[in-house]
Amino acid sequence: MTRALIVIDVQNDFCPGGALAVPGGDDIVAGINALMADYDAVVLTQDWHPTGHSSFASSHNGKAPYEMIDMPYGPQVLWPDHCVQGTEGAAFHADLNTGRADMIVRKGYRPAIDSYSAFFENDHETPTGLEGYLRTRGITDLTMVGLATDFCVNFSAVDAAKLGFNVTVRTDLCRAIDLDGSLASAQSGMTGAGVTLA
Ligand code: VGL
Ligand code: ZN
Repeated sequence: MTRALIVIDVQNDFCPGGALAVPGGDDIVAGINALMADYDAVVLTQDWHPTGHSSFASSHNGKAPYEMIDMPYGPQVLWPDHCVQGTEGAAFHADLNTGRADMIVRKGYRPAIDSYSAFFENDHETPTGLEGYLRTRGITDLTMVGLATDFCVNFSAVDAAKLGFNVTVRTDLCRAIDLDGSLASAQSGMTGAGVTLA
């Protein structure tokens, strides 16, 4: 069994003071760092949007953050501008031990499509390449931590389980946005997909 720790989007914009702050988002950093030594591989993901990204409410006339829109690939939540490529908001939290990472996967860089999952963009078919990286390294078991539980952690965990990885989400090392019950539906979706919530 070869195990990887997948650290989802521990970036300044998802931490208190950031553009899309997740309550308590920075509380998990020390615990994540402490976990890294227990894994054969550590992968970080980084939400990495161009300016004017289609997931930003500011890109749609008359739309406000947290409203929904229909995209060609399905319904999409509109967000405040966040994690714009090269900005301080897109940088990892300063205390995250990025030096331990073997691999950094960026996602959400195509202007017309969002990407919550570390494996597939929101059309559920455009791959990020992470599956190939993990498989060619012989990795079978994944532990996921990070931000946000109900969006990027959820989509990543469900996709990984569907791909056949053994997936555990350490919910104590995740924090949620919890928009209109999204945390509860994420929890049942993950459990239904065979993800272990620990
Ligand atoms: C995320 C909303 C928009 C996340 C990323 O990391 O969960 N959520 N972009
Ligand atoms: Zn994003």
